[in-house]
Amino acid sequence: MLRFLLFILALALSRAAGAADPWITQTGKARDFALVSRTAAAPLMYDQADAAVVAHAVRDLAADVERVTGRRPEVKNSLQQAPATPVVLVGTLGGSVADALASSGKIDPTALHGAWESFIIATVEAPMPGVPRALAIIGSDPRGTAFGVYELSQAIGVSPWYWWADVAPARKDALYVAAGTRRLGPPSVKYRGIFLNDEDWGMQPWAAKTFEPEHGGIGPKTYTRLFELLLRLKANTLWPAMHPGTPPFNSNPANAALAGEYAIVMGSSHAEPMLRNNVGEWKEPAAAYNYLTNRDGVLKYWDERLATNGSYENFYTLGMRGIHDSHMQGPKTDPERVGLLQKIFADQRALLESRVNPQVEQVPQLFCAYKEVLGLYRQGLEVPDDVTIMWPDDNFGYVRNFANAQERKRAGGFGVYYHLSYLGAPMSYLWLSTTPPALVWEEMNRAYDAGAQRIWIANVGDLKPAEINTEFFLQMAWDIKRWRADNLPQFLTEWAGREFGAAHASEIADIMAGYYRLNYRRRPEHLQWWLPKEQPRASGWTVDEAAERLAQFTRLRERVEALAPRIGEDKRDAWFELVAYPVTAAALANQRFIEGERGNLAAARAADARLDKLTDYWNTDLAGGKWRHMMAQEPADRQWPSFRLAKWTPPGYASEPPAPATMRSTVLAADRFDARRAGASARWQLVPGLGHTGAGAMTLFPATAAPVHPGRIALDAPRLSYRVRLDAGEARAEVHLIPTYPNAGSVLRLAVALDDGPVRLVELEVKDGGKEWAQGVLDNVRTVSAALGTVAAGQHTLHLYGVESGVVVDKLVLTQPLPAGR
Ligand code: REL
Repeated sequence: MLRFLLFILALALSRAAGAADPWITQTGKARDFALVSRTAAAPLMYDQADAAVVAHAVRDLAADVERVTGRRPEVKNSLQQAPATPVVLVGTLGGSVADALASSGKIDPTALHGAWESFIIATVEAPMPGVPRALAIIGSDPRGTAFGVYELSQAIGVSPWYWWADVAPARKDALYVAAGTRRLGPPSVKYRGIFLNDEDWGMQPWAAKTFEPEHGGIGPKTYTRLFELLLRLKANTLWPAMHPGTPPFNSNPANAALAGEYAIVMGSSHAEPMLRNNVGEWKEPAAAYNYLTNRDGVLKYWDERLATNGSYENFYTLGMRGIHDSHMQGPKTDPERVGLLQKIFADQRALLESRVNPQVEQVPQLFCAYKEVLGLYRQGLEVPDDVTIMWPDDNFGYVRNFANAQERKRAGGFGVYYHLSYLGAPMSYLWLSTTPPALVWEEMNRAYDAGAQRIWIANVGDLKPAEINTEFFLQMAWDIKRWRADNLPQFLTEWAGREFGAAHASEIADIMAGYYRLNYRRRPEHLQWWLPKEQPRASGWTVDEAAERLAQFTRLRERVEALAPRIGEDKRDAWFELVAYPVTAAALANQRFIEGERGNLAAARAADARLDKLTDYWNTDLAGGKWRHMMAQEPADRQWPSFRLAKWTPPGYASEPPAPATMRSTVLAADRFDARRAGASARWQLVPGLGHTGAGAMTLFPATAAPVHPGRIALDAPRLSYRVRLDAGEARAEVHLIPTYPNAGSVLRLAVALDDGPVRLVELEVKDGGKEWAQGVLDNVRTVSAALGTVAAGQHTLHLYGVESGVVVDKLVLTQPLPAGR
């Protein structure tokens, strides 16, 4: 007991110390390192023989120090130039800087040997003759060194988004680094990055008309900015933009050379094997992109890329689909496709063997089971053991597959391709970034636990305004333990504090939490209540629900307006880009829709006009014109009318009087249980911020626990119990689930029981595609129900049993028929 109390005390002290002891201060204690004192900035030294990325990072650090303090440190690229003052020494293990410090015993590099992308930041006394003190940033490899440098940048107050979202750092007079050693890395996920996709409405026109017209669009200038951002976010991989009209990444050799300099691993999307960007690069007729009829032509096309790019660090996508995001041409049946894919794997690996590395199993390669390809994998496709299998989500944030115990033995491991933005059926969402971080957390945490630890790629659309989710995804990939169910809401507070200062952090975090919650009910891009190609019908919101939703959005918008004057002048652009525009635009889009549905066309049009004006500001004066052509309102929809109607203002369906109720419903938010009992191998736990009803949704942990045997549910399954009053008569329990996929198979299972009554298994068949899936991902809910039989009037207890992990419960609804006439 005493040891336990001491442990708790130690924990409390370490937490308190952490909070009260930031490692960068403006005053400094005796042995702290003066990065910038009141009189001077310490010079930054590296060895020019180190990798190019180290030089980039050091120069960026010099600029960052100046951004914060107004003093620009000198940058020196050789140890010979060491001055007799405190210096920052930056180097990679095996290089002269690290060797000098290690051989004199000034740093202990043991933890870095053989580690991936790890670093130490240490204050060192008398590091070399004549130098009184140093701050050593030593990486296990060049990216590790660069991550260490950018870690320091962030700690002195420079947001990774200082350029991409105009986040101005707070000004400081001096910067002291607390004495001691900090160690970070290796990352939880080895390769972590983004896919720039559907850039046609933002990044490509912006690059072509505003930022780098000289290259006709996204090119070396934009990629340089992106590579720097990735390093600041401790990411290492990029799938480049690839839509028609965008210059293909390798159409300009400077792009790949820059990726090499910034040590960014290049890949190509799930649909584009072997580093090709087909829409811009396949010059023969589309029909010739067919492995059955034109194997030589296709192989030559791939081989050419390996000849020019094989010496860079790449993660090769294997397999083959159509030219863009479509089925592979050629074979007519799935068994034929499976057979051909296996042949393609062998041929692609032979190319890699001859051009990249004779030990092909050492070349990073992935196979992405996207869309129809997952079906082929499930039909027995054999993927070479060292090739990473990348599971896809269903384009709406729900991971479709998780590796089983047998699969987890593969040498190549697993990854995830995850959408934070999507162009396609049933409806696109390319405009505002509204996926709740809590959903990203629940899904990616589960995928990680199930072995997806080798590569994570997020489709971030054209990046803006997906900054928050992009960062959250990459933070998880860097350190999977950083965000947990017990500290998840802290992410938004920390983010807001870093970007806008501590004084407004909790209010901003609360506004953004509200934004995610309301938009999870319907994304702003999905404000119609029927699926494409169906007849328009009423939204399904009752008059009261619609009014409540509108009121909540209006309150959010007003909170943004109230805060705006208190945001410093230098933060105004960041505020607009990260908070004011997304929140206000989502509110106005809802206002337009709900007023339209009410038949209040004047109010709908007024909201529409405000939305236009707000978006115009983005594309004209924001940040002095820096972002002209970057923001399209509901992008795809205006140009792809088949997806939906952008400015629909329907007649007043919702104003029709609601039909008289025939059922009595009692709603129980899943997190408002009266008792919780842990199971034999899993427990129910809250995922804060997920769902529609309570403070969050309930799911099972561990996320990959084995299912409970159907005969042992009452004994072994974790249980939540809810006290409820029922009338006499028939009763049903409806369970509202977040539309996740099961860990295995195609059925989500749980069970309910009333009082001491029988345990009733509740099953939901989860099929990819189809109408139910589509409605499920637009509503972010799937409902399943079970009869509870005839009950007596009075107090009862409803038990909810977790039969298998992967089930996420938002609420329970108990329904009973109302007696006629009531
Ligand atoms: O989101 C995806 O992964 C795919 O749909 C994309 O590869 C594709 O470019 C899509 O945006 C449609 O054109």
